[in-house]
Amino acid sequence: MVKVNWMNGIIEPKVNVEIESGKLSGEKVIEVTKRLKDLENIFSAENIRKEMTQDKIVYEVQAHLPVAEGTAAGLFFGTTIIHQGKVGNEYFMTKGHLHKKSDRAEYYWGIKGEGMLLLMDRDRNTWAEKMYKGSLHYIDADIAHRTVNIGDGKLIFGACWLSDAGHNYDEILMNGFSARLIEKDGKPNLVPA
Ligand code: M6P
Ligand code: ZN
Repeated sequence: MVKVNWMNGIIEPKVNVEIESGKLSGEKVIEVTKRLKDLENIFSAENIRKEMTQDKIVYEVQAHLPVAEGTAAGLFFGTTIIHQGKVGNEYFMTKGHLHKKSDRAEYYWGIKGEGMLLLMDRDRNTWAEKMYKGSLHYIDADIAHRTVNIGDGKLIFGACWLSDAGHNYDEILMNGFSARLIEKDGKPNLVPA
């Protein structure tokens, strides 16, 4: 409920973000849950994914969408929680995407847990940036981005992107990233896909 005190023009904010967890509450907050059944052909071991409990949650996204998707020069603000787990020896991760408008950048920042931000340029060079509580990531325009939970608990990170950036999932679904984060001897290794 928005409380308006018209006597002095001071109002309560319409939405809140819990700093410790990134949890959003209030107006115009949407929630999306991605389960193993929603992530066909994302992980290298598709045969193993198919055999796992399909309802298992891989990640959850909350986003504050104050304007309609596609609005020029508006901003969106989101929190993503990637659960701990693996498909075979590949860590749980997001689908990954480019932006429909290829000149749109994005900020990510670490809130909790241990992760990697997988980045790939147009020449298919892939590298991984460490994510942890307090890490800040400027994702340049035209760089494909995917986040990976390499820790032993949840990975939580925040994001802020332009409301007309859009998501282009097709290229990643078709060609993937050129490298994957695979656990070997208990450690994450970036290996060619
Ligand atoms: C971040 C933002 C969102 C994105 C989400 C999950 O919160 O970049 O735009 O939707 O991560 O990533 P994906 O869409 O690749 O599954
Ligand atoms: Zn993005």
